[in-house]
Amino acid sequence: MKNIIKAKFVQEMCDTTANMYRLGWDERNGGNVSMIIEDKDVEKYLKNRKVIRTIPMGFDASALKGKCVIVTGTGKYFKNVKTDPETNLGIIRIAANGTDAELLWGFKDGGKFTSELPAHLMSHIARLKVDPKNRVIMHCHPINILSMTFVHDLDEKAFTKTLWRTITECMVVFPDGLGVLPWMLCGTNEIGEATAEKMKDFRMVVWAQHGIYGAGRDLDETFGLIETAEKGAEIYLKIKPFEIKQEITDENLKEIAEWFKVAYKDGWVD
Ligand code: 2HA
Ligand code: ZN
Repeated sequence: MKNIIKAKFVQEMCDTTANMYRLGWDERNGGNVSMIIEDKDVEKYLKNRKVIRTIPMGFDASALKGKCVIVTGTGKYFKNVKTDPETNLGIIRIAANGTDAELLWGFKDGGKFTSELPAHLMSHIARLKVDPKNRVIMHCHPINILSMTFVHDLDEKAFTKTLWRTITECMVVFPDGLGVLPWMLCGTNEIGEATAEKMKDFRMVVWAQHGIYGAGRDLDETFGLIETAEKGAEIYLKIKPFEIKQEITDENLKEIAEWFKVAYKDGWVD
């Protein structure tokens, strides 16, 4: 049997969480990542996929029945994932009843999945309807995006356009923009449902005074989305105190979209 620690999906989770920590997006136990993995890939490492424990989730994820998900653990620190993936990560399979998670690997110390599992699985369900290739949901606390939610209007069109105007890349990378939620209590089914609702229209959802959610086909793509929005927010905060002499205009945004063949949100560029 192959060593699962060497599996691409485990190694990528280790590298991604290490990078997120290094960038200051995930202090202490902040942040969580989940990625749907193919049953045949799990089978290569876990013969017969024996269930270690069954853990109730407290919400219905029937749409993901039978799917395997590698996910970070509750209370676990991103800085430690790389050195001990088997304690800090777990592979769960959504049980036939849709409300239990079957632990197939990991959470070695008796731990369990992130407290934000409702937002993750509900977002997976929403994104899969838009893009059947979506695999990753990523949540973190990037400093500049978070800071921006204190000083910028939370209207999602205004928030997105401010970011689009900071660097050319923003329009290229997220022409679909960002959804924005007001501050809400985290870890609840309610914030999960609100996030998933936004995920019908956006691959990124900002949680005011908390952080951001991103969705994508793989870890690199999802990381890159958040990284680009965070860079835009950093520039916004750096230039905010000064008089703006020139900027990326709506005309320029249109030029970018045409040249890079991306479709921005309907009616968001005048
Ligand atoms: O799990 O980031 O939103 C730690 C968090 C909660
Ligand atoms: Zn958080």
